[in-house]
Amino acid sequence: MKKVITYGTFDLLHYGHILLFQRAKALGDHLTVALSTDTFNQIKGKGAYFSYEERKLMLEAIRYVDTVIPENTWEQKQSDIIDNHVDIFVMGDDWKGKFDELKEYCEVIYLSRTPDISTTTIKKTIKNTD
Ligand code: C2G
Repeated sequence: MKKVITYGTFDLLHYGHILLFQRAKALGDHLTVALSTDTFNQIKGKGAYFSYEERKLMLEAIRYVDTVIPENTWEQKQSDIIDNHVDIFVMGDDWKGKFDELKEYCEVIYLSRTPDISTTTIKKTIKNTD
């Protein structure tokens, strides 16, 4: 069984996230999503609208997502990959090159970001239309 993993906050879930999951899952047989906890989001300087539990609930409802684990630190990727016997690490290409050190443990693939959609844009658009 070929196992894939990806990481992120996935706040205000949108089709850009879904298309990432769809393409990541198509690379193997099992997709794990390491979901940034609320505490880690603070470390990332990213405030999420939905809590970890709410974001986890939404991800677990997606057909392409098999397992959701918490992402608590930047440094856990290597042990996640080893402990979960991951074959492929996937991120959107805004991260291109940033995780190449993981090539020692698994395949590293950066997928193109879906254009013209982001959680930030959604937040800004809603704010301006209130
Ligand atoms: N993404 C995408 N297309 C978009 C928006 C996002 O493909 N239009 C991808 C990003 O490239 C990323 C994933 O969706 O791979 C999750 O995006 P975020 O929730 O913004 O996650 P991020 O803040 O990049 O956190 O340790 C890694 C971090 O947790 C990544």
